[in-house]
Amino acid sequence: MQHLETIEGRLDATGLRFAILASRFNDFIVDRLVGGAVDYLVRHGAEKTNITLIRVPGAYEMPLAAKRLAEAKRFHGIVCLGAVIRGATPHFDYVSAEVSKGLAQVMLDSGIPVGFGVLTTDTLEQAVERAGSKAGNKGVDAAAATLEMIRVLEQF
Ligand code: INI
Repeated sequence: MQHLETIEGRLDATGLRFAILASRFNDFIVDRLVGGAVDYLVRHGAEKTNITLIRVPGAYEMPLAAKRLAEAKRFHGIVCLGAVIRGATPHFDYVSAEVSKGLAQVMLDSGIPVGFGVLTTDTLEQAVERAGSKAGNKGVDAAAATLEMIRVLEQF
């Protein structure tokens, strides 16, 4: 294969400022995602003093908070962490659609990387599996994606 000029992100969080936006709803799951995200960022060089945790009531509230955080221009990236778990009514569908659409819109409008670490699962067990047990920790994945995007975009 020919050699191609390749732009990719170094996974080095030194000097970067992060907002971790987390919902209180299902906090026993979300707290595991937060722990994973903070651990990842610190192990990749972020100072704890450069990580700010913001709590909102539920996933539905996250897009507005993310928009205001992006507008504040205080952070290089926003890691969004939540857990939407299907119940007996269609509520799940409305909340999960709005949070995913809203956070994507904030990222595109602001140009600031937004990590999507909001679980959308059919069962509580599936959420537990993705919050630091057999299917990994989606908080770690969202932090990693946010860091990689910051470092990729700064080279354009
Ligand atoms: N919010 C969540 O973050 N996860 C859920 O699973 C959830 N369910 O299932 O209801 C949920 N609902 C609350 C919603 O995000 C808002 O906080 C609420 O509707 C008030 O605006």
